[in-house]
Amino acid sequence: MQMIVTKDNLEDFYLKDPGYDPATSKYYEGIMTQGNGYMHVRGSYDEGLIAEKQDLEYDRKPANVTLEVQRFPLSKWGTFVPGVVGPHPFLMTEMINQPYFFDTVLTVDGERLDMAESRISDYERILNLSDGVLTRSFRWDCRNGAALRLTYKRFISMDRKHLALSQLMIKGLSGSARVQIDAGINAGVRTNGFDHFTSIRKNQRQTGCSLEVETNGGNKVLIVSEIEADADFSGKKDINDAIYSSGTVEINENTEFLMTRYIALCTDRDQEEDSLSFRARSVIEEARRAGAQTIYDDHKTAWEKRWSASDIRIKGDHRAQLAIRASIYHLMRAADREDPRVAIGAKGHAGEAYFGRYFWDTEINMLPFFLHTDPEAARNLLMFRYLTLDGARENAKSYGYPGARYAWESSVSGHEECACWQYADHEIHVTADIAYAMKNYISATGDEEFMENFGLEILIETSRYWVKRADKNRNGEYELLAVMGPDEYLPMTRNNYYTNRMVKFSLDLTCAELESLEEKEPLKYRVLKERLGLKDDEKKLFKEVADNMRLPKTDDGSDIVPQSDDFFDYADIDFDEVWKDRSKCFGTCISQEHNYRVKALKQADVLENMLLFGPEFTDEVKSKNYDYYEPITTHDSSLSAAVHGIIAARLGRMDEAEKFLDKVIDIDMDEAAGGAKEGIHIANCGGLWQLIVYGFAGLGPAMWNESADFKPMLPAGWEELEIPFFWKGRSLKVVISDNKAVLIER
Ligand code: IFM
Repeated sequence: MQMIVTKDNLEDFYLKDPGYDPATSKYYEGIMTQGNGYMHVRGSYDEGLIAEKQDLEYDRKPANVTLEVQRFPLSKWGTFVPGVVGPHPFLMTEMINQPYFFDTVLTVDGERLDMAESRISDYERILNLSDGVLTRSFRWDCRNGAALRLTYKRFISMDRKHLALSQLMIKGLSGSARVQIDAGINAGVRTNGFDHFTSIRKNQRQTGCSLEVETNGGNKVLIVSEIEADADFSGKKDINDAIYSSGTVEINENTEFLMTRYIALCTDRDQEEDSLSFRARSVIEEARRAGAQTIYDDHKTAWEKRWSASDIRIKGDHRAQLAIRASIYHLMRAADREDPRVAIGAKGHAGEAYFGRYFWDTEINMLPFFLHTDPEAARNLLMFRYLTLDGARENAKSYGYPGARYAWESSVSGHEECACWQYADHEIHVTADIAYAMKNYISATGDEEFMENFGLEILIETSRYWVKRADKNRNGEYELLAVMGPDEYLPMTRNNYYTNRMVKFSLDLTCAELESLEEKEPLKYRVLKERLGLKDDEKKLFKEVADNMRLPKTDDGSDIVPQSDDFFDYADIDFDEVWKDRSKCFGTCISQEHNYRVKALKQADVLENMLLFGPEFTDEVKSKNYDYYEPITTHDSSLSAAVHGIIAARLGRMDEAEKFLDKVIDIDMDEAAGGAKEGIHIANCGGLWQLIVYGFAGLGPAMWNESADFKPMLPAGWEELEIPFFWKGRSLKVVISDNKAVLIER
C-alpha cells in the first residue's frame, strides 16, 4: 500500500497555507473547500481544533449578513449536500451542515494532536486547484519525546459523486510512539447555531463505521466510512454524536504507516432507487476494488476535462493567475452538473452564511462563465428556475399577484426564504434577471429548444406578475414603486432604473418569443396558450406595459442616468466624516436608518445596467455615470468591484480597472482580510472571470454580438492571456498579447 501519487506540480495551481495561525485558520477552511457539485467539505483540519467546539447552540436571528459579526473565530466545520435543507427557527429554510466525515483524532501517550497546542514544525498545506486534492504535511514533536512526520491527502471524487477518499501517512523520525487513531464520523455539528438532526443512528463494522441522520427537512443522509490499513481498526468508540473506528500503531524511527479511508455519502434525495445502505455499500465496495490510485486517476481525468474547457492562462501576473484559477475551481466545484434541482448558493457551498440560498448572483454574475465553458451546466442552472416555477407562482400569490415572482432568496422549493422584509418584499429585480439570463443563454448557445419547452412558460408567468406589479401613472406610463434595486442601501425607491429596464426587457422578450413561436410552430404555440390559459388581451397588456415602462432620466444635459426617480432627493453624505476606517464596511459605520436616507450606494446599480445593456449607452455617457456614481459607491457588496472594473477597462481607464482588479482578487484571496471565512464569494468568482473576459480581453457579449470579437486592453505586466471558450456551438480559444487577439478553433 502506498500514498496516492498525484500529478501536476504547478505552483500556479497551488493555494498554500503557510502554517496554523488563529487569525487565518478559518479563512483557509473556506478557501480550501473541496467538492464535486454533489457534496462539499470545508478545508478544516481532519482532527479539528480542540478549543473550537462544533455543537455550540445559539439563536442566530435575521440580520444583514454583510454586516454581521460571525461566531466561531478559529474553525467551523462544514459538510454540505446542497439539496439537503431544513427549517431553521429564525432564518427559514437553510442548507444543513452534515456530519463531518474526515474526523480523525490522533493521540500519543494522552497528548491529542492539535494544531494550536502541539509542537508543530516544517508545516505545509496545499490545495491543488488542478485536481482538488488537499495535502498537509508537518513534523509533530510529541510530548513523550518522539518525533513524527504526518502527511494527509484527501479529495472528494469528481467522477464518483458519492465518494470521498482520505489518506494519512505517519512516519517515525525519532523515538517511538504508540499512536492511537480514532477515525470516524461526527454529527456533533450545528447549522447557524441550530440542530437540524431529528435522529442519529450509528453503526459499527469490522473495518469501519456508519452514521445516518434524519433531518428536520425530512431527509435521510447516510455516511459510511471504511478503513484500509496494516493495523487492527476493529476497536470502536461511540462518543456523544460521533462514532469512530479505533486502532493503535507502534511507530519507531523510520517506520511508515498508511491509513486509507473510503467514505460514501448517500441521501434519499439521490435519484437512485436502491436503499441508502445498499447504495453506500456499493460505492465503498467498488472503490475498494478499484483502489485508491485508480480512484485518484479517474478523479484527475474528470478535473482535466473541466480545466481543458475553462483554464485561463495569464503570463506575467502570478497573483491574477492564481486568483482566476481559484475562482474557476470554485465555480466548477460548486455546480452540480447532473442535478437541476439545485443551483449555486451565494457562498459557493463553502459556509453557512447566506444559508445555501440562491440569489440573482447565479444568473447575472456566474452564468456567463458557464455559458462559455460548460453550456450544459448553464442549462441546468436555468432548469433550476424552471423546476422552482411553482414556488415562484406561490410567492406571487402570497403577495396577491397572478403569475410567478421568483424569490429574492430561494432554496430548493423556490419559495421566498429571505427573513428580512426589505429584500424579500422589495428587491424584485431577480424575476426579470432570470429572463435576461435565459436570453443570454440562448444567444451564447443557440439552444432555442430551451425557450420553447421551458423558458416561455417562465416568461409568460413572470410577465403576468409584472403587469400587476406595475402601476399606471397619469401620463400613461407604468411605474414600479417601492423597489429596492441592486443598491441595497436604498430600500424603497420609485422606479429604480435597473429594475424598470430589466422588466421592460423581460416583457419585450415574452412578446417577441410568443410571436416567433406562433410564426414558426403554430401548433406548439396553440398548445402552450391553452395549457397556460393565455389570452390575447394579456399579450396586449404585456406589450403595453413594456412600451410604456417608465425609465428615469435627467433633462439637464448631464447625461446622468438617475438610479431612481427619487435618487437625487436623498441626502448627500460626508464619507470622510462617517467612514473613517476604510478597512471596514461603510455599512458598519452608520446606522441602517441613516444609511437608508443618504446617497451612499452599496454596489453598482446604474453601472450594472450599463454593463448588461452596453449598446444602449455611448462611452461618453458611461464615463460620466462612472464619474458620478463611483465616488458615492461603498462597494460593501462583493458584487460591485468587478462591474466597475469591466466598465473602467472598456473605457480604457486602465489605472482604475487595475485598482478594481486588485479589489476583486482581494475579496477572497487576501488572507489578512479573511473574506472566505464564511464561504466563497462565488458571484465575485464569476465577476473575476467576466472582468478578464469582457473587461481586459474585451469580448463583446453574445447577447449583443453574432461573432466573437475581442478588443483587448491588458493590464500592465500581462504578457499573454489565453482563454478557451464556447461560442454559439463552436469551441474556440483566444490568445492575446500586445493587445492583439488571435482566435483559434479548438
Ligand atoms: O445578491 C447579493 C446582493 O446583491 C448583495 N448582498 C449579497 C447578495 C448575495 O451575494
